[in-house]
Amino acid sequence: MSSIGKSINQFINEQQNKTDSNSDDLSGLIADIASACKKIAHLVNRSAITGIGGASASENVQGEVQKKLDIITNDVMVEQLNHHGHLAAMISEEIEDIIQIPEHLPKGKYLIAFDPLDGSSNIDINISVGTIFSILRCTDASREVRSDDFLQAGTEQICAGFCVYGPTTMMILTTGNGVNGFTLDSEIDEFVLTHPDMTIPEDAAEFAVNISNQRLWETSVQRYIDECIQGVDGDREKNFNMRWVASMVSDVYRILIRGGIFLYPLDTKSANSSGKLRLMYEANPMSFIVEQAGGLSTTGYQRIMDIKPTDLHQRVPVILGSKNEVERIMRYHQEDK
Ligand code: AHM
Ligand code: MG
Repeated sequence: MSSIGKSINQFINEQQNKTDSNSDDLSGLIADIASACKKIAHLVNRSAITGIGGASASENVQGEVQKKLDIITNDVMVEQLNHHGHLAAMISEEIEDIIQIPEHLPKGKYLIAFDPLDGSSNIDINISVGTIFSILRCTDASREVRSDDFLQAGTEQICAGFCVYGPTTMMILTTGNGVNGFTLDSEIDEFVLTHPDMTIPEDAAEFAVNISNQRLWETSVQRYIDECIQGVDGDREKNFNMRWVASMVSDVYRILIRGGIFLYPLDTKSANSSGKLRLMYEANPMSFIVEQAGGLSTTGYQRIMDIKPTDLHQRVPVILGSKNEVERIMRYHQEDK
């Protein structure tokens, strides 16, 4: 029987029952995340009316000016997720330190890393933004959670997902058993399954990159993008199209729907030449989703999910999407080594 139209809670409960009878609180945690995302969708949607668009007076841990909505949506995530006893602690792209669960509240066995409002520089121009999250297991929740509890490779994730606040609000989710997409039905205020078993085509002819950084990339990336631009007039067998929303959730969503390659590669302008995107909040969850949908995700040299993190806010180069295109650029990195 088709699962289309099932609510996200119903779907996750059924999936978990099949695989792990001990995972009730993962379904509960996903339900809390879905509630937080519904609230964020509403806030984003009304931000121009309520006056919460625009910059705040503060900077985040990476020294970037925070949007008011970065701070507000961070608080929504914390408040929605901290009181049902599913989590041992949280980390957020917007907050320097670990967010511990207050002592008077119950603690659970999971850890979550989230970017509450990815692509927030797009808010003022009414382009899609999103929330990204990654769930890990906490090995010892009996004491205060430390950084090293979070510093697990992406392969240890047990669930990852993202929400896109676009023309429709969607949640994309994996628990390591494929990728499913849910659309927020505003009539019933529920995420319902609309995109079961999302898979990324192995071949594609669309690339997404901020081309203004071209002069700062490594030769292997320059070569790959040059060849895409030259298309059949150069060394490629097809012509390519370019799309760059500058909102990772939208760019990755597009790749899940029709394939393509997304790059935020190493460049010489980023601190320590490490790329822009954050391993724990963006690269790992997106890599888990992309791999579960049949795609690949790499720094160019290494599978992203194999990286052992050393810092909660570390950045990495990200190249992900359709298998054959990602393999090609990995080959170029090897050749240039
Ligand atoms: P953010 O977390 O501060 O919003 O930054 C991440 C975003 C991604 O969504 C997007 O892919 C990238 O930054 C866009 O960067 P650029 O402005 O260089 O095009
Ligand atoms: Mg982000």
